[in-house]
Amino acid sequence: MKKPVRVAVTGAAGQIGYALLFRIASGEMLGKDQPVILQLLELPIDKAQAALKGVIMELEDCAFPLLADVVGTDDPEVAFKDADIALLVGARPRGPGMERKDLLLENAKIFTAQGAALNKVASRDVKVLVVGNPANTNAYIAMKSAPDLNPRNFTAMLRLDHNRALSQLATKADVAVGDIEGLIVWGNHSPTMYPDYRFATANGQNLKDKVGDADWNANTFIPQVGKRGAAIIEARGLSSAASAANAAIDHIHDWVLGSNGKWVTMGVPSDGSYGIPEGVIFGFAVTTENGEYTLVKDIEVDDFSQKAIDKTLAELEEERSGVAHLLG
Ligand code: NAX
Repeated sequence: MKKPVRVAVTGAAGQIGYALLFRIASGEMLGKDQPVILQLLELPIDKAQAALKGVIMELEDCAFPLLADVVGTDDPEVAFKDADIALLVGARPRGPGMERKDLLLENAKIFTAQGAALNKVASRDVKVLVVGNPANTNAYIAMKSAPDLNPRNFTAMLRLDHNRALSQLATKADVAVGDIEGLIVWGNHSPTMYPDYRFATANGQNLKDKVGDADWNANTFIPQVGKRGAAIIEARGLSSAASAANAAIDHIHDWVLGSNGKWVTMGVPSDGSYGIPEGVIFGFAVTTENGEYTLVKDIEVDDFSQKAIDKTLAELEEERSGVAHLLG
C-alpha cells in the first residue's frame, strides 16, 4: 500500500466542498491505489464547524478504503500541516452592496494568512490550487505570502472554463468532447478570459477549419464560455458546484499524474512568456508530466487574440495593483 497523501481542503463544508471531498476520498483525483488523509478547514464559527462535522460523519459513513484519516479544524496551520496538496476553495463571497474592491481586500486578508500558514507548515512540494474567487489574484496573494515555497507550487483554477469551452466546441463541431486537443483558455478566471480554439483538433482535424465561423467565435462561443457561471446561477439559483469540483479534480489529477501530452489550462505564475509580466497568475496552455507542468511556448498570437489577451491581462493588473499595498 502506498503512503497516504495529505490533501488539505478549505471551505470544506461549502457546496463545492460537498461535491469534492467524496470524489477525492474515492480515489478519483489521485488514483484508485492512492490512500489519502483529508485535512479540512472551515471558519471558526459554530454553524460552519457543525456543518463540517456533518460532512465528516458522511465521509466516515462511506467507509472509503482509501480514506486513511480525516481531520476537521478551524486552524489553517493544522489543516496545512505537511499537506502535499492544498485546495483553497473557501473564500469570502460578495455580500449585498459590496464593491469589487472590498471583495478583493476581504479575500486578500484570507489568502495572505493562508499563504503564510502554507509557508510555515506545508510540505515543501505542496501543490496549491486556488478555487475561491477572485481565483487568480487570490493565488497570487498566497504565493507572495509564502516566500519559502517555490512560486510554481501555486496555481489558480481555469479548468472549469477549459471544460466549459471543450463542451461548447464539441457540440458546435459535432465531435466527441474527449477527442478534442489543443484548446486554451488565456487569462483571468472571469468573463474577460479568452477561450481560444484556433489550434484545437479532434482526430487530427482542425476544428477552426471545421467550424469556420468567426462570428460564432466572437459573438457566441467566447461570451457563452465567459458568462457560463452566471447562466448556471440564473438556472439553478446557486453557483456551479459539481462542475467546479470536477474541474478541481481534473486540475490536480493531471498535475500529479500527467496529461499524456494533451494541452490543459492552468492558471500559473507567468515566466514572462507571451508578454505577460513575470509572476502574474495567468491561464496558459500547459502539458503536465511527473508532477510538473510545462508552459506551451511559441503559440502564434494573432491580432484578435492579442486584443483578448491584453484585455484579460489589464483586469488582472488592476486586481494586482488593488492589493499591492498589502504585500509589501
Ligand atoms: P460556499 O459559500 O458554498 O462555500 C464556501 C465555504 O468556505 C463556506 O462553507 C465558508 O464557511 C468557507 N470559508 C469562507 N472563508 C473561509 C476561510 N477563510 N477559511 C476556511 N473556510 C472558509 O461557496 P462555494 O460554492 O463552495 O464556492 C467557493 C468558492 O469557489 C467561491 O469563492 C466561488 O466564487 C468560487 N468558484 C470558483 C470557480 C473557479 O472556476 N475558479 C468556479 C466555481 C466557484 O464559483
